[in-house]
Amino acid sequence: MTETTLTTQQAIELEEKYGAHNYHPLPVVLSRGEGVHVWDVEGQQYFDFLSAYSAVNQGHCHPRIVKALTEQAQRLTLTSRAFYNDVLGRYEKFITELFGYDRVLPMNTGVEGGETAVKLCRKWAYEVKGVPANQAKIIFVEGNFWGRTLGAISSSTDPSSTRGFGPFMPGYEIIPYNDLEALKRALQDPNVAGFMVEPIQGEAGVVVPDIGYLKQAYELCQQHNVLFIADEVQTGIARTGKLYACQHEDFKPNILILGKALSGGVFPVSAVLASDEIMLTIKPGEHGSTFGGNPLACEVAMAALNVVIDEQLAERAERLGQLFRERMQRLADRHKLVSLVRGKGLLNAVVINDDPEGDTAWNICLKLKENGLLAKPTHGNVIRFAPPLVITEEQLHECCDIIEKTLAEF
Ligand code: IF1
Repeated sequence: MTETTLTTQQAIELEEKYGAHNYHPLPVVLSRGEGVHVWDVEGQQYFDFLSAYSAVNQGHCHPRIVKALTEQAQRLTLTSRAFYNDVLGRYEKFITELFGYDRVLPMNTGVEGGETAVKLCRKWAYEVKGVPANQAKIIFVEGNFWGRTLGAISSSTDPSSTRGFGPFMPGYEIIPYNDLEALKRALQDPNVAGFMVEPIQGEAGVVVPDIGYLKQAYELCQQHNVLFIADEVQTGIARTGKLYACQHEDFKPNILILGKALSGGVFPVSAVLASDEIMLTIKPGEHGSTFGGNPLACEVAMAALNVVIDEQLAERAERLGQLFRERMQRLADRHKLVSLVRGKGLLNAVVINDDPEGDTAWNICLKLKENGLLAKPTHGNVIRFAPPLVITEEQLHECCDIIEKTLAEF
């Protein structure tokens, strides 16, 4: 069965038979994407309200990003870092100036960005802060999600991420999210090297902390000579209405981790940004990756970032996000099914009035699919709504109408 015209059922059966069962997808088989729309193998069109977990902020198959990919792909895709190439340096200059950092360490996936940040933080603790060897501690918050490696799940408080994968990484401490007193207590330990946190917790269900929490946490870290590490893999790249979410509170994290939409969903590209003092603690041969900083990834990332700038995607996300939450709040006021609406920019979620183990949210998403909109529950009763940032106001209203119509059926 090598021809591409699979039916939905055939495609699902192939994955059922030959693939690992590490996901439980919605029963839809996509074959094309363009802008805010995706189409399934039967030609049915949908609004994509997941955006591949905020990796296609620029819209599916953005022509400018695809052009950068296809042109570079015919020139040079990968040299490894054993040699220089004529793209990486230009990309490093571009991204460090755009985000306001001295240096960037290029990786591929978001979790590799997180692992790199943890290693940088520890190295800095030993070589600059003077923490005794192997005593560095990093503080994480409950409900965090930064990937699936053993280093990442070692900080997880979610049994579905950790069960059956122990033993775990030492040197981690976990405190409640959005709790400055807990952070103050944890920072009393002189061996603390860093505090790693998402500005908004994506997987936890788009959990938005109190205004000022991030800035005050950052200031507490500076007072204790501890690095504030922002995991902006999901909240970055204009998703929450700023180039990256910490900008809402006017501070610059000591280490900034980017991924997902850094490539517009066209190629795995992640990046860790930091100062000379932090970044230069890693010497040649002490960290790296076969594909990290490859010319193809760099050209794609520069195109993806230029789209964000030229199409003013952060401003769009800010404006359209407010509009979306207003409409959803009006819905919540009318429907006891919707208990809460929360988010920032175009990273929003609706909390369904059902126990987290219930399947109402799932059933709503199945019905949304029938009505032409794709979304997926995160953590049981929370439905995340995150369309590509290129969505128009008219399309957003059309999607709110679909959501309203669908909820009215429950
Ligand atoms: C899955 C959601 C999960 C992330 C943040 C780092 C990473 C992610 C804030 C790692 C990745 C993805 C992973 C994917 C589903 C999705 C996700 F929150 F976006 F919905 F799982 F929590 N930091 N998030 O959100 O980036 O290595 O995946 O490139 O694993 O199921 P990655």
